[in-house]
Amino acid sequence: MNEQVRAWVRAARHIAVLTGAGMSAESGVPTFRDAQTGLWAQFDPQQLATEDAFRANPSRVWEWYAFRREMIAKVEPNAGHRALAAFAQRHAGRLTLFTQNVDGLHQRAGSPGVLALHGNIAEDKWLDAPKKCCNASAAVAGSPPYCVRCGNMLRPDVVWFGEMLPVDILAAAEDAARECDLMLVVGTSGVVYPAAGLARTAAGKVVIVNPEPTDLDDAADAVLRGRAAQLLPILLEE
Ligand code: BV8
Repeated sequence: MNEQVRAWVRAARHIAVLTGAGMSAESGVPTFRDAQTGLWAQFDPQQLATEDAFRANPSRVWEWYAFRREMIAKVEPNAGHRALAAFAQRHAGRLTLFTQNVDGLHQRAGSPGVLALHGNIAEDKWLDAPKKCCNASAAVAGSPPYCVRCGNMLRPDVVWFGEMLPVDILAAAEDAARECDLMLVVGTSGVVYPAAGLARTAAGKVVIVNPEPTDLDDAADAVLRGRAAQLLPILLEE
């Protein structure tokens, strides 16, 4: 099967790639659904990754993101991240990468023009529309930091459940899905929408790379039961 997919990669004029938490698993970032050990196993995502949860308990949610930021800062992109970056650099304009991951590892691996569907955990933004007094660099240190004049709080610049994805980034990903000859769907359980929906709108062949069954397997032309850092270098090497 790998040979078949390698032939599809060679023949594809435009490749779209959708990645999820499994892409970063071999870098040491726990996935969201890892049984019992996974981040979500300790915390209910609805309790933490929502605006309501943040307003109800800002420091608890802020601390959770601080915990994840520290962990992500200690890890490195893996061979899968690097294979995607190298392919995109060798074949300018032939690969469009959109990710659900907020860890920035694709960007750190050197992938150009990554479409971060769910934002970037390393960035902050104001919870409420900033007023003239809201200056992030002058924010009072705290958990979370806040504006001394109006109390506005900083929050991680990620997309929480119930929040819209960045319109321009989602539109670019939808365009790439509609124009692709091949879509690689790597390391995602395919349960969070609208990201998972991109695999269902792919014009080209859909290839899933995942050691476990996913909610998108029915949409696939090929399913490769393996791990991202093992399979992507094989699928993308010249
Ligand atoms: C919205 C950022 C609307 C924050 C995240 C349609 C149907 C049902 C529900 C909905 C729907 N449309 C909308 C919804 C609601 C909701 C949703 O999808 N809920 C789900 C839970 C049912 N969607 C939303 O709320 C979205 N917003 O719809 O707004 C709207 C409309 C108008 C006006 C206002 C609003 C926003 C969704 C984004 C939420 N933010 N992250 C943060 O990170 O803190 S989601 C977060 O969880 C991740 O970004 C990711 O998307 C998701 C986790 O999924 P995966 O990445 O797939 O990870 P998972 O652990 O599940 O799976 C890992 C996989 O890797 C496994 O399959 C495993 O086998 C595999 N694996 C493991 N090791 C490896 C591997 N694979 C390869 N190699 C390995 N080594």
